[in-house]
Amino acid sequence: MSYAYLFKYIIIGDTGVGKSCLLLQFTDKRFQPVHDLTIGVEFGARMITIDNKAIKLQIWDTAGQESFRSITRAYYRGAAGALLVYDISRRETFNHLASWLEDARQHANSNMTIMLIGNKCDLQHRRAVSTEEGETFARENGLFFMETSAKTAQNVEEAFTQTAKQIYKKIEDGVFDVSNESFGIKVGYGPGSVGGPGGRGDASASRSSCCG
Ligand SMILES: Nc1nc2c(ncn2[C@@H]2O[C@H](COP(=O)(O)OP(=O)(O)OP(=O)(O)O)[C@@H](O)[C@H]2O)c(=O)[nH]1
Ligand SMILES: [Mg+2]
Repeated sequence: MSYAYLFKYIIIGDTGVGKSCLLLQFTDKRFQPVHDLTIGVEFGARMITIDNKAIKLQIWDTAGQESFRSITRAYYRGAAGALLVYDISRRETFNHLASWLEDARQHANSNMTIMLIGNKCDLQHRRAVSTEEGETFARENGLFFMETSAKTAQNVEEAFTQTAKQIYKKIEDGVFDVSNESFGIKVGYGPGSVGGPGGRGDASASRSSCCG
């Protein structure tokens, strides 16, 4: 399927916060109740529409476990957007946000759009981090913010599309040199694209796995 733009995303945050579940809910509209520990990096893709244009999101879901940290750092580089995820029912995953941000600032391009996500908002009875705390952290660090549930699908669609809208806005404002793919943005070809005729063969949704 042709697209106007391709945006590369990375999903980061502590192990068990629900990164893979957010991706699965977004690409397959399913919830995985068992923790399937990500080894290295997994990959997913989906098309969305912004401003009547087809945008392909190519999403790298990283492993949160400390031992994979050096592998996942390699994926920051070419990302236009990041979902930085914590678990609202586990305080320590919120406390570690500063260290994730430090990694992002060090290894990503400075124009990367970061969406802070307080996931598992269906677990209200076990909430350990208030919505206000999430909002404050986001404001102080120049991030966008949303609470989601990969289980009920609440705000999952919005988290991915709002991030894309911000990236799209930056393109319109001339922030990116879109011919330079190191910003994590690629101009498409074919009908519906901004890059002229040709067309690319792409499945509208796909997932696969890779390590390293
Ligand atoms: N109640 C609830 N559970 C969730 C939600 N999202 C994920 N989980 C559960 O949390 C556990 C971990 O989810 P994963 O998506 O595998 O976590 P991860 O962040 O990918 O973990 P790593 O791959 O180790 O970094 C699983 O048992 C999920 O079922 C949510 O929104 N609500
Ligand atoms: Mg995972």
